[in-house]
Order: sequence, then structure tokens, then C-alpha cells
Amino acid sequence: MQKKDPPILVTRPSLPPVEEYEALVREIFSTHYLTNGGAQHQRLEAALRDHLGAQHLRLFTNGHLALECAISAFGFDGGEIITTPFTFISTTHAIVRCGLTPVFCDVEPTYYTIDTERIEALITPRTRAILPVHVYGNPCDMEAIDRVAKKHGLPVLYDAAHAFGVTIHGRAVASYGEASMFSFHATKCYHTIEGGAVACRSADFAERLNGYKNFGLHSEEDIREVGGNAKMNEFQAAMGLLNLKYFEREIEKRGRVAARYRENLAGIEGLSFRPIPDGIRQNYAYLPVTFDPEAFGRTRDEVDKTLNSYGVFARKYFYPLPSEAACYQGRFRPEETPVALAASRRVLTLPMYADLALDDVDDICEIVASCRQ
Ligand code: T4K
Repeated sequence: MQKKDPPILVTRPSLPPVEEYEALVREIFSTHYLTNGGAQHQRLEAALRDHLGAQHLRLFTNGHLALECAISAFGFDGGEIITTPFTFISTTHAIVRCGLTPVFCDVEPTYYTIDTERIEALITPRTRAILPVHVYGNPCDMEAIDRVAKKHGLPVLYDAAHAFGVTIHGRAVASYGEASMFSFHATKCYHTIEGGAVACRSADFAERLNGYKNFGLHSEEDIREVGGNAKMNEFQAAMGLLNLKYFEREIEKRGRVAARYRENLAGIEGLSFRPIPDGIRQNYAYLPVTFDPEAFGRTRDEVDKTLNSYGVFARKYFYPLPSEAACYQGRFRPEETPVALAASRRVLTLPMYADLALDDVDDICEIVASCRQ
């Protein structure tokens, strides 16, 4: 097989028709209102609140700052947050940068989401909240998390960066917990170039989010929080409005790509996909494949290198674990979360995007299958 030129990357953002974006940009130009809650921003905030089934929703300039603002809005004065290490470094950094200590709970081996059986043992008088992650768009066991949280009077803040549009038996993920953070980064299945949102239950919490993302300002003379600047601008919001219009088509196309991968790679010993749970409406945000080196005969890293030699660039999301990151050296014990540690060595997220040609998927699968020994 020929080397892919141009190379195939792990993702490629979808874009709306340029004329439609131009039309919205013209509106922005005509008003000279560029940021700080302009017309496009207000439209998008309302549209996403409805789309995500949230009671309240606030937009942000990116998902990471949305997460930091959400943690800040709880008003904790130090303490611990129970979370998982099988996530993008952003989750851990947000907790640390807000002055709290992450306590890592291991993940369960099927979906790599928080192992709800292990949460209770980690709760101490210093625990302030639980921060689970919907990994690759697979939702956590939110009913079980809810039970533990209620029993101990702890709030739950979900990192739903990967879970835009995911529903469980028709119920939106944003309707669980106190709040959920969504990322709208260019690499996500729904994007606003850079961007994010926090969906939340209470109007007071939403009001505090307004403060944290805008210097604590609630009016010119009313400064309530030590807030920063994390506001989404009008050009981002315009992109968001259009991508929302085309979201169903995006999911349909991604679904076809995912189905082709599953079909082509079915039944190969040592290679597995995450099962699709009953009642889940997936968003096909990522295409994670787990390689068991014993049964497959090759390691994940060897498969990755082989793909690279054909011009295909997958990603090792999430390796290294945040608990192993150089900036946290000596602070955490990755070996205490063995399931997450093993997953970080075995999972490769293969190229996944709406316009990935099915012929290219076939080629990628052929390369992967040929690695087996
Ligand atoms: N929590 C979780 C669980 C997350 O996964 C993330 C972000 C966050 C919180 C924080 O949300 P944000 O603050 O980002 O909204 C990417 C994304 O930057 C990041 O959003 C994402 N998770 C993470 C999993 O992946 P990188 O460093 O791997 O991205 P990069 O630049 O290497 O891009 C990946 C591939 O996509 C490359 O092959 C190039 C291609 N690409 C990328 C961009 C930006 C394009 O083709 N076009 C583009 O515009 O982090």
C-alpha cells in the first residue's frame, strides 16, 4: 500500500459552508460588537442550553477555562477532588490550578470511566467533590455516582469534554450532577474553533460562572468574584451556530466511519473496541482501539509506528497519564490505578472524522490487521 500523501491525521475539523460563515461575519462587522456577550453569543447560549437539555448554560472561550471556572464557582477553600487519571491533562491541571488536590480513582476496564465501586473508599473529611470524565463520549455510570455523592453530600462536576450530544435512554448527560463541562475545541465532534460551556442546575451557580469568566463583574460597579477572562467571542459563537445546524449530519457521517472500522476489524484476536452500551446515543467523538500485546502479538506502540510509516497518524489518548506527567513527578502514584495505567499503554485512537473516506478506513484497517503476529 502507498504511503498516504497528504497524511491522514487523527482528526480533521468539519467546517460549515464558507458563505454561511461569511454572512454571520458580515453581521458581526456591521455591529462592531466583537465579544463580551454579543448577539451571536446570546443566540448560541440559548440554542445550546436547549440542545444539551441543560437548565442553565454558560459559554466559555475554551473547555479548560470553563472547567476551572466551574470548580471556582463551587467556592471550595482547598481540599480534595476525586477524579480519574484516564483523561486529558486538562482535567488534572484544572483541579490543581484551582488550589485543590486530585485524588485518583481507578477506572473500570470496559469503558475506562470512573470505577464507581472504588469511589467511597477514597472519600475523606477533605473531599469536596467528585469530578468524573465521560471518556471518548462513553458516559460514566451516573446513577451509581449520584448515589455515592448523595450519601456523602458531595457535589458532582462532570468533565463532559467528549460527550457533546450524548444521551442515555433519551436523557441528556448534562442533566446529571451539579454541572458538566463541554469542550468545543476544533478537534471535537462539535466545535466553535476554540470554545466550551458549562451546563448547570442552579441559577446561582450560573450567575457565579458569569463572574468567574468576566473578572467577577456582574455590573460596572458590582465585582463579586476574583474572576479572570474566559469569554467566548462572536466569531467563535458564529462558527458554533453553524456547526450546530449541521451537527446531525456530522454524527451520521461519523457513525458510518465508526461502523466501517468495527466491521473491518471485527474478530481479530487481541484487538478490541469499547462495546456500545444499551440506550446510549453515541457521538463517535473518538475511535479508541485496545491492543492486548500478548494476544495480538504486537504492542500498541508498534502498531502506531507501522501506521506512521504509511502516513497515518493515530494518537495515544491518554498517554502518559496525568499522574505520570513530568510536572507532577513524585506527587502521585500511577501504580495505584492499574487499570488506567494498562489502558494508557494499550489504547490507540485511530483517525476519526466526518469526511474520512471509507476507502481510507479500509486501508487503515488493512495496516492494523497486518500488524498481528
Ligand atoms: N477535558 C478533556 C477530557 C479533554 O479531552 C479536553 C481537551 C479538555 C478537558 C480541555 O478542553 P479544551 O480546553 O481543549 O476545549 C487535543 C485538543 O486540543 C484538546 O481539546 C483535546 N481535549 C485533546 C484530547 O486533544 P492535542 O494536543 O492532542 O491536539 P493537536 O493540536 O495535536 O491536534 C490533534 C490532531 O488534530 C493533529 O493531528 C492535528 C489535527 N488538527 C488539529 C487542529 C487544532 C487539525 O487538523 N486541525 C486543527 O485545527 O489536544
